[in-house]
Formats: sequence, structure tokens, C-alpha cells
Amino acid sequence: MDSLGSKLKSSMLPAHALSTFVQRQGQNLSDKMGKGCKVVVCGGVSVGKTAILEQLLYGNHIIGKEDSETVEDVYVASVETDRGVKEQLRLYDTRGLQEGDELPKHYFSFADGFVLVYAMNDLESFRRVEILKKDIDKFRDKKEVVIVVLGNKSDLSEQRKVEADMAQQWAKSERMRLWEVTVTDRKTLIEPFILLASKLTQPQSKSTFPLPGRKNKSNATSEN
Ligand SMILES: Nc1nc2c(ncn2[C@@H]2O[C@H](COP(=O)(O)OP(=O)(O)O)[C@@H](O)[C@H]2O)c(=O)[nH]1
Ligand SMILES: [Mg+2]
Repeated sequence: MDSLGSKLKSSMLPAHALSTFVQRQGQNLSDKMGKGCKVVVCGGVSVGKTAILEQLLYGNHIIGKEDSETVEDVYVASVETDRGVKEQLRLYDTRGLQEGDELPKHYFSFADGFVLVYAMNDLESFRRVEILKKDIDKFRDKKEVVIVVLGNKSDLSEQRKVEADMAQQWAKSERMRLWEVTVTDRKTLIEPFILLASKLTQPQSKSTFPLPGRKNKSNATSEN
């Protein structure tokens, strides 16, 4: 029935929610199950993980709305990358982590990418993403994972507890991109997901293969 729903569990995509950025796919559910890069969206409780995804895909999040706490939901998004190609992402919305909680280990084995979310009015939630980054380094199975960081709730800047400079410096030292975003302005959410999709589907850099005594000039690309 719900073959056009982008959220694999529990909700249908409202028709008005389409944009050039994220579109529902005219495929059936079983097609979707196996495809797309797998991205785990994680962070502390109430930092806005679900709100970000709902706003990004459907544009319908109402701030302050009491939502039931997430267990796990999967959203399928079709994102146009910076190469102009539509790529499919499977975004796993996870349960918010409380003190002492760890992200269940299976997420580290299958994830191709992570979105680490904190709220800029909650220092504890920033500490939480620092720990998550360490855990990703420790437990990830894949050689390459793409990680982006979102400092959410930038509309509440008068309650800021996480300094922008400090957060950016940390992200830089960990070679991740970090954006301050707010669900109240959907535009702020789009760039990070375009970058994520673009990096996840980037043709492998040839420089990742050792080329001793390299003769072929066309291989001389280097990134990062
Ligand atoms: N002011 C403000 N509130 C937000 C923002 N993002 C989420 N919220 C609110 O924060 C609460 C928790 O959001 P939710 O998405 O359930 O957090 P989750 O536990 O990380 O999934 C909800 O009441 C949201 O409306 C934001 O950017 N600004
Ligand atoms: Mg949630």
C-alpha cells in the first residue's frame, strides 16, 4: 500500500512535500530495502534528529511538537549530488542516547556514513558527539566512512552553550564538516546532506591505490 512512502515505517509522504532536493521514489518497498548508502543519524536525546529528517524530507516539522521517542525509523531520500546525479540515501533515525548509553554496535558495522547531531544549547549533547566520533573510529567496519556534524537549534542562539569556534576546531581536527543548522529554516539542512551524498558516492580517488613508479600522468589526482 505505502509503496511510495519515503519513510519505510509508519508514515506516507505528503504530496506537497516534494522538492528538487529530496523526492520520493516511484519504486516499491522491496526495491528500496537493499539500495542506497546507509547513513546513521545519531546523537543525544532531543537534539532534533527526527525533526531534522522530517523537515528535510517533508518540510512539516512543527517546533515543540511532542513526538514519541524514536526507536528506529528509516527514511529513503533521493539526493542530487554536486555532480548532478541523484543518489539514494537510507537514513537511519536512531534512539537518542542518554548518559552512559552507547550506540548499538551493529550500526557501526553497516553504516557507510554518519550524521552526528548535537544541540548548540546543550553542552552535554556536544560531548556526546565527541564520544560518538571516538566510537566510530574504534568500531567501524568499513575503511572509509563519511561523517558530517550538525549543531542544531541555531535559532536558540541566545541559549548557546556550545561555542561555534570550539566546535569548528574540533570538527576540523577530526577532518569532518560541521554546520550549525536549525529546523526552523529548512535551507540550512540541505547543504550538509548534499555534501554527504556527494562524498558517499564519490568515485574512488585513484590516489588511494599505491602506484609505485607511477608512469600514468592521468592518475595524479589527490584529494583531502
Ligand atoms: N527551537 C528549536 N527546536 C527544535 C529544533 N529541532 C528540533 N527541535 C525541537 O526539539 C524537540 C526534540 O526534537 P526531536 O526531533 O524529537 O529530537 P530527537 O530526540 O533528537 O529525535 C522537539 O520538540 C523539536 O520540535 C530547532 O532547530 N530549533
Ligand atoms: Mg527522535
